[in-house]
Amino acid sequence: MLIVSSDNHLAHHSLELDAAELIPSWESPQRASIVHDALASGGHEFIAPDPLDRALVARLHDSDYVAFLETAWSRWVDEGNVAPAAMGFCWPARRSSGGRPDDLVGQLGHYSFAADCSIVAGTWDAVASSAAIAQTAASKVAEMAGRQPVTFALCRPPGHHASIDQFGGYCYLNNAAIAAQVLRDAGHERVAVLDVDYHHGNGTQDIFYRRADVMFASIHADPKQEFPFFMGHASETGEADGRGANLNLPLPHGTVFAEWTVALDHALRWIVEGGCSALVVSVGVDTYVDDPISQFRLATTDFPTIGAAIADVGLPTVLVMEGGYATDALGYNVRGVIDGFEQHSSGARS
Ligand code: SP5
Ligand code: ZN
Repeated sequence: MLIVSSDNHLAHHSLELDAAELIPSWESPQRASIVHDALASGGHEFIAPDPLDRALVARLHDSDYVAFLETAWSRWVDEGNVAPAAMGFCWPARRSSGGRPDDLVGQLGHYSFAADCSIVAGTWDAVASSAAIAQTAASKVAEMAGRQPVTFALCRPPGHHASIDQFGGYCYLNNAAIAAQVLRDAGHERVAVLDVDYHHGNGTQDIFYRRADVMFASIHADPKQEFPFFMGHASETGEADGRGANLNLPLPHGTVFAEWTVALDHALRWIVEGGCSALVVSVGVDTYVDDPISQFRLATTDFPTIGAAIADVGLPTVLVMEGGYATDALGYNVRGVIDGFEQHSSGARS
């Protein structure tokens, strides 16, 4: 498989608030290296990303938000802060009148939705590189000839929680949304984003909620029990032109693969019936039983089955890395999805 990756993320090591304590984020730099190393011996081709297309990003994210992400760290330093991470602590509340404050810490609240995420010196370079990886992976799929084009975007930081104008959930720019937009611009009239990360892809849902040309399906922990808590309910089905183009399949804590895969079949059927000609998958492997922050019970041996089921849809596919925090098993689990996809794709459908 063609894999797009880069080391430009290495200086992004965020802090997160965990049970009233600031800890090094579960979303660590070593995650991407672990995945890279697990794939290095698999006969794959690795390429570096093209430069990020800023105009493309501006069609999905608010331009003021992107400018904020790019400049927040230097503003933080210029204001004399010595703390190693810039993060918000005050967010707009119900019945607040809204609007963007002038103050930097006020703006950190305005442009974020959670305290699991912060901005450090290396954040913007990592974020821009991660988005460029998704962009490149999608443009390669659009260019590829052959039966079932597929690429893997080894993105870090992840992207599916990043909304039009808010970061959170370890995500800043929405890599999967960028990949979907590249496929749209390459001539695919209807694109699907399938999100199999343990957490709801609230950012991807937000970006495409009023659009019919990108369908979004997410299988995730019930927001009544789990982050991001305020989005991801089954009742959210899209608005305006996007009515009916959003499918949320929340599942309870403790879900095992036999239950999870029923939701996967449902989502894949919905995508096929929706007439999509290309697919982006938000590949989170934090559904794994021993994930330190998650409560599903999938096994390492389940991930190849997931890859094969996704390949079976037969669409050009961009696989985009999202979550997965059990570092001991992360490499095996991601490799499982990729091997399962490739084996199915080259076997049953040749
Ligand atoms: C991309 C992605 O998977 N983002 C997930 C963001 C989740 N952030 C909140 C994590 C809260 C973890 N608290 C559990 C404490 C276990 N000791
Ligand atoms: Zn996740």
